[in-house]
Amino acid sequence: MKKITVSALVAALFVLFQACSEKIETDLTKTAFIPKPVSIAATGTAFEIKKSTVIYVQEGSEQLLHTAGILAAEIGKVTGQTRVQTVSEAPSKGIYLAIQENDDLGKEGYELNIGKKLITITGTNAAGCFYGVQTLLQTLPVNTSLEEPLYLATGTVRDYPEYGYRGAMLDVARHFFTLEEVKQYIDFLAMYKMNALHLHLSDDQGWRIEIKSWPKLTEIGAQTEVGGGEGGFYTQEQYKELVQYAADRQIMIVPEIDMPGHTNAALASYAELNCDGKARDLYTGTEVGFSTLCTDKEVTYEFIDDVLRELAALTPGEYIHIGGDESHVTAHDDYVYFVNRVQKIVEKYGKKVIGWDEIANAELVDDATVQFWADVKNTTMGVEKGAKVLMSPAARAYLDMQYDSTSQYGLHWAGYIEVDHGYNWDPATLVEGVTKENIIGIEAPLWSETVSNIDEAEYLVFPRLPGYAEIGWTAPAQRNWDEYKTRLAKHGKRFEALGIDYYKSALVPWEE
Ligand code: TNX
Repeated sequence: MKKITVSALVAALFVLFQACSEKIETDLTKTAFIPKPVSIAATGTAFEIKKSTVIYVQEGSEQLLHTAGILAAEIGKVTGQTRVQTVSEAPSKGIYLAIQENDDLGKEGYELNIGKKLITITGTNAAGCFYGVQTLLQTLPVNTSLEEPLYLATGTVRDYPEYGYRGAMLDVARHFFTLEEVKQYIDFLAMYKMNALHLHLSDDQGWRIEIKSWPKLTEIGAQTEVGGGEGGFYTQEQYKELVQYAADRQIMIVPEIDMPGHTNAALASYAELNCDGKARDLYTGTEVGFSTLCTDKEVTYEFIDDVLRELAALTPGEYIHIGGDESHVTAHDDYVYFVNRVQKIVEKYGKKVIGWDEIANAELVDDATVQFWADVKNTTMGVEKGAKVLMSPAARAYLDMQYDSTSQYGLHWAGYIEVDHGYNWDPATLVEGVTKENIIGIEAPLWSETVSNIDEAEYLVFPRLPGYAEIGWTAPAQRNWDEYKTRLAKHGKRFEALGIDYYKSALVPWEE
C-alpha cells in the first residue's frame, strides 16, 4: 500500500515537474486548434505517448481502419512506429476509435476524450472519427522525436461543424497539377476538416479527364496549358485513385466540366462541336469569355451526355458541377436553353447540379445549387427559384486573389485579400436575401492562371485556407480575428514542418 502511494506521488510529481518545465502543456484549452472546436474542457494532467501506445479500432468499419492507419502514420513519425488493432470492446489504455450515435453532435460530430491512460475518439459516423483524429493530431507538438517523453494535455473536446459543405477548388485546367500534387492539396484540406474538393477539370486551356468515348479531348485538348507548357490529364484509373484517396480522408470530389463557355480545349479537339464546323486552335493565354459550345446542334448534347455519363460513373459524390460562368459569346436564350438541357442530363445520371451563379438564369431543377462568386442578383434569383447556395464570394474567398500589391502570384480583379479580410465574414449575412437555411456551405476556389505547380499554389493557399475551413466549421459567434490570428500564428511551424511555402503575413504574430 505504502509503495503504491509513493510511486503515485512520484508519478504525480513527475507530471507536475514536466508541466512546469515549459515543454509540457497540460492545459488543453491552450492548444491552437483550427478550426476552433465547439467546446474544450481541460482536466489539467497529461497522457504520455510511448512507442508501445496502441491504436485500437472498434471492429467492423473499413473507414475507421483507414482513419486509424492515417493516425498511426502520423504518430509513427514521432514514435518510430505505432500499432493498430481492432477490438470488440473499449480498451483501458491506449488510443481508441469508435463510432457512437450521439444526437447532440449531429452527423459529422465527434468527442475526443484525452484521459491519463486512454484517449477515446467517438464520432457519430466515420467522418466524425476522422475529424476527431485531426483534432488529436493538432495536440501533438511539431518537430518532436521520442528521445524525449511526449505528453498530451488531457481533457475533452466536443465538436461539430456549422456547415455540411466545407470545400476548396483547384483549377487543374489552366495549369495541370499532377496526381501527387492533387493528393497534397487533399492532405491540406483534410488537416482542416474540409470535406469537398471541387476539381475544375476543363477550360479553354485544357481538358484534364480521360473520356473514353471522346478520346481526342485528351489526345488534343490536354496537350497544353497557360503559358504553353505541356499540360496533362488524368486517366480514369488515376482519377479513381484520387477519388479513393480523398474518400479515405472523408473528402468528396466534385468534378466540374465548365460549359457552354470556357470550352476552347473541347472545341479544338472536335470540329463538330463548333457552330461553323471548324476546330479551334489550342489556347494558352488567360482571356475568358470567348468560347462557346454550339447550343443548337444535337451533337453537342450527345457529347455532353457521354461526358457526364462517364464522369458520373467515376463519381461516388452527389454532385456534378456544370460551370456555366462567363459565357459571354453565348446568346442569353441559347444559354438558358443549354443549361436547362444539361441539368436534365446530370439528373438522368443520378447526380445533383452545381453551377456558378449565372446558371440561375435558367430554370433550375430541384436540388440545384448555385455557387455564388460574383453576382448577387443571380444568386438571389437562384434562391427564389428554390436553389441552395454555395458561398464563394470572389472578393473574400478566392484563393487566387493577391494578398496585397507585393504578392508574387495571383490576380486582383476582385481586390486584394489579406488574411484578416479573408477570415472576417459570415456566409449567412454577406448577401442580403441569402440566409443560413439557403446555404450548404463555403468553398475557396484556387484558379491557376498564375500558379503552375503545388509549391507556387501553397503561397496563395496558406495561410488563408485554415481560415476558410474555420468559417465553414465554426459558428460565427465563436469566431473573431484577434483571437484567431494567435492560433494561426502557431500553425506557422506546422506549415514549415510540412515544407509549405506560405505567405508570412505581417498581420499574424508568427511564433519564431
Ligand atoms: C473568373 S470565377 C472565373 C475564372 C477565372 C477567375 C480568375 C469564375 C466562375 N470564373 O474563369 O479563372 O475569374 O480569378
